[in-house]
Amino acid sequence: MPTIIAAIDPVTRIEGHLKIEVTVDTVNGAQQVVDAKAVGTLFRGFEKILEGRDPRDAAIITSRICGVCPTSHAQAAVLGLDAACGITAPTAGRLMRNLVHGACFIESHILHFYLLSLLDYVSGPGMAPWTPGWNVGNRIGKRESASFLNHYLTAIEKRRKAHEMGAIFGGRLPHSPAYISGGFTAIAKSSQKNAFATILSDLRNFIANVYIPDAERLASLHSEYYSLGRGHANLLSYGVYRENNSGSELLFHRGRLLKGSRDVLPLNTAGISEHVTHSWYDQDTHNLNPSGGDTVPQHPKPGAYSWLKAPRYDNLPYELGPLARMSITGDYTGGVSVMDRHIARAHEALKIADAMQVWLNALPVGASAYTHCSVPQTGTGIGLTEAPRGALGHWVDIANQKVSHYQIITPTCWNVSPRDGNGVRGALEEALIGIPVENIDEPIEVLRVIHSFDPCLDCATHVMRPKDKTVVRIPSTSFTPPITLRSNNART
Ligand code: NFE
Repeated sequence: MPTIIAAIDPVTRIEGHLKIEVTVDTVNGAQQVVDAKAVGTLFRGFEKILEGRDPRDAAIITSRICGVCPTSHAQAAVLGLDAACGITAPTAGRLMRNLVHGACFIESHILHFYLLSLLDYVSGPGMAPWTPGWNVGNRIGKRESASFLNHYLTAIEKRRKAHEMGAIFGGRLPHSPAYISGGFTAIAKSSQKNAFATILSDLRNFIANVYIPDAERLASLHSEYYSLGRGHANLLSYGVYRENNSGSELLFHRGRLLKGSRDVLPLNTAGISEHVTHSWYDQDTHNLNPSGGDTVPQHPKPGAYSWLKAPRYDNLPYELGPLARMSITGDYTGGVSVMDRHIARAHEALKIADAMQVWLNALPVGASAYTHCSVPQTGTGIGLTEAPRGALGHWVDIANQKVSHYQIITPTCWNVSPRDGNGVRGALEEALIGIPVENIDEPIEVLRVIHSFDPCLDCATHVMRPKDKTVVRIPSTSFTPPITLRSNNART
């Protein structure tokens, strides 16, 4: 059997444009992935757009990075500016930030399980837009498939409801304009609290009685995926959902877990740097902490293969997301695998829904949600939060009341990063190693690993043309067939 290099390009049922290239070889008589490359093919710009603008624009502009985690970017942006101003949001502001952010998490997790992942395991209804699809096997019978697909349709409605719920205080979702430095624009009314509570209760019901049972049933039917897709198994979380106004208490804790250990290690942003050896960025920007980071594209570049940088903590790769948050907070004690990611995500949705009920009860009616802040002449702030896919950070510098420097590191940038300066693969790349591939023309096993990370490439690439107007060639991969194969020998 020849070594085969297969590219899934573009990977579908994710946000943004991602190409995954795997090398498949025969090991102990069976085909498996022996190498992998994750290629962020999207080229776009946000950080440079912010330079020279009013820092208060950052929440509005960065929330446009993505439609599934806009509140996370808004939250990171306002936390960064709060820090630069030296203020914190009052209780009502903190609680409404949490509530709208929570609505977005619930929407995103339901979206991920039903619309983005389920069809890796369950055959679609055999009609457009679900055809053509890959063969997912017949482990799940017709009746059970019908039940999953029924819930798939219900999930579409639940997603809409989650957005409607967030819009009650947020004004709209996605892209709520209500996140401002100092707090939140809304003043809660009791009628709004009642409307929010009605939807929240419906969604909590769906999560507890449909989503979690479906995720657990799927996991039991494909339990081999509890031992597949482990990867580096280092987990990291910035922590999220303030339980007090200072932010010293968080629903999900800040910290790190190293492979196989249960000892939560501290996290200091000084330990973060971005490698660019295999990314299409100027090598002079290699290994910089985001507080002094830069975004200088260079394409082509020898050895580079992705528009994503490679964030590292103390030069080590980490996996981010619900499994990291739930493990670091002590709510999840399973392992690190494809199915552990799905199960942790489902249970995280329930934990968030329950916390939202507590925040809603505590939300004072008629109270101001805003602490006034004038943009300082100069300042620096770091906004650390979590997005549905993991730890999200915004680093802002202010000079003459304008943004002088802005850097964003998104969770997908960590999870889907290319190799770093030491040649170490990113989290997803490593998780693909050893994955068995039965049919190289339809490597569904590879897709299952990719989707378990819930990648969002829209979030992960933030660049623009440099000031010198150098034309940057963008690799045209978006319209190639979904699977391309090449082998080092003729296939027989
Ligand atoms: Ni576009 Fe995002 C989340 C952020 S992913 S979804 O969650 O930040 O990197």
